[in-house]
Amino acid sequence: MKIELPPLPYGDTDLAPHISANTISFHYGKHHKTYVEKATDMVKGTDFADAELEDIVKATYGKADQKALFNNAAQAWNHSFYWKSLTPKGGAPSGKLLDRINTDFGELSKLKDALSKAAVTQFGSGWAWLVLDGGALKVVQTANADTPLATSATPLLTIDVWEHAYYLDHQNKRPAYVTAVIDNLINWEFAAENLG
Ligand code: MN3
Repeated sequence: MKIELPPLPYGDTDLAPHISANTISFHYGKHHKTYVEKATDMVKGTDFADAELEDIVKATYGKADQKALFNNAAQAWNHSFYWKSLTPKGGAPSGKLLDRINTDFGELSKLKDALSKAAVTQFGSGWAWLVLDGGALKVVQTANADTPLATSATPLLTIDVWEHAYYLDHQNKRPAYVTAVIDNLINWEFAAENLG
């Protein structure tokens, strides 16, 4: 996709009480929107002006002179991916994804534990991810704007653990936010689509 603020895949009250409309109004309406606007401004008149967002993230990753563009482009992409990783419908993984989970983690509860630990222990701002890497599912953490999109791994789903993702609803209690998301809001169908 191009650099854009995609519509939310649900209504702004649909993730409550776990993630409130108030959080969505700031997180989507201010934070995410600002990353999109800054990245859009930065590519104007450059070789990236008409580039796909994914290509900008990959091309600027690890380049000191492109750090500001990477941060804003990666955050634009990470947030679009995060909103799609959530759903008010919750549910459980099935089919090929569940088979892979059982093979690589033993059982679903162990994947949930690993995802929770990654999200809770990420020091400072960042993200917890379920990825496909080298043919196996793995849980990884990234700091700040860093994203597995820029690596050889395929992102399947993510949880934003920047304070702006939970502070209005859960204050300092990141574990309460992480548990609420993992138990109620994970979009396993989206993860299955990304697994392919
Ligand atoms: Mn965020």
